Amino acid sequence: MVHVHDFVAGFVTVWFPRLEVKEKVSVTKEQLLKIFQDCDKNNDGCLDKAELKEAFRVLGSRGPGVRARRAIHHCDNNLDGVISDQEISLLISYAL
Ligand SMILES: [Ca+2]
Ligand SMILES: [Ca+2]
Repeated sequence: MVHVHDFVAGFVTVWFPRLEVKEKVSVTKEQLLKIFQDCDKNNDGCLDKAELKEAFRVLGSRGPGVRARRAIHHCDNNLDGVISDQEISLLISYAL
């Protein structure tokens, strides 16, 4: 039997994010990973700022340049200016 409280909590967690969909990216981690990999145009395994900007543009961001800069600021742990394979999981959490 489903407790009323559990039902309400489920309702809030399931439905509230959907109301925010206009401002949020509504893709899965797998889709995001594929988009980021597709945007690695020079296939060096890293996403530089231009490639990230393209990725955010693909994702429908209204300010892809700003988002790319912020994403690098948040996710570039070794400060080499690009998002590497190791940092891409951070990038995905950031972008979601
Ligand atoms: Ca690249
Ligand atoms: Ca880096």
